Amino acid sequence: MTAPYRLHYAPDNASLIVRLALEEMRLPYATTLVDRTRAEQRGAAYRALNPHGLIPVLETPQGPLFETGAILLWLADTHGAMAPTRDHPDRGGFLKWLFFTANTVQTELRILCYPDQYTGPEPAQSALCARLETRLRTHLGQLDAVAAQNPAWLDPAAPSVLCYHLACLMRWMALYPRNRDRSWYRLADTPHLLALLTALEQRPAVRAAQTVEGLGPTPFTRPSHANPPEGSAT
Ligand SMILES: N[C@@H](CCC(=O)N[C@@H](CS)C(=O)NCC(=O)O)C(=O)O
Repeated sequence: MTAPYRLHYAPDNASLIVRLALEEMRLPYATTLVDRTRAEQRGAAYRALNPHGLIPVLETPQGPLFETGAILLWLADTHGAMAPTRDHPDRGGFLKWLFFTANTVQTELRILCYPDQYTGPEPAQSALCARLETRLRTHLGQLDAVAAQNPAWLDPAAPSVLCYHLACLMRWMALYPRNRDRSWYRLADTPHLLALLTALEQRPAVRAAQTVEGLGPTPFTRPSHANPPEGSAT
């Protein structure tokens, strides 16, 4: 059977979140490596799929989709999996935290990783990063308080797309940017999220992604930089 989906990915990039959702839903998909060492994401061929030149893109029967949050929600709604359905009483709560994660947490983490794209040279970049680190700590505290209430959409036994989105962002907070002290990020300070990430690491979907993207044995709770069989994370 021809896979209905093609994921344009680079190892340990935002495409990982989409891969985890595809694996968890057991959907067949093909992949195309985006070679970051050659900045392929900025080339004309890739920009024809995503004019913003950002990874990931998921090719679907409805055309190429970009923006990780949109792809996750589209997959969940299309396949009736990994999210409360539209008429479910949990839908609103799930959506607001999914969008908070995609719009605010992911965006601020991205700025922390690429401060030069958002402000002038030093000392402006360090000042911006310090502010972002404080904000991200606050966001994680808020998300931990949500997890403490045990919403069904943060249950690692039946993970939602939000579980994986959050787990990957926390992985990258622990690892990036390489040139800064990352001691601001302390997983132990968010015990409910720690429990979520620990349980997710046992999922077959995570094991599959670990192998093909070289994520190491504890990709969320004690992450190490990816050692992928093909491609480069940066
Ligand atoms: N808002 C986008 C952000 C995607 C993004 O920042 N992707 C990174 C990889 S994790 C990227 O493409 N970086 C390469 C670049 O900026 O040139 C999304 O959610 O898909």
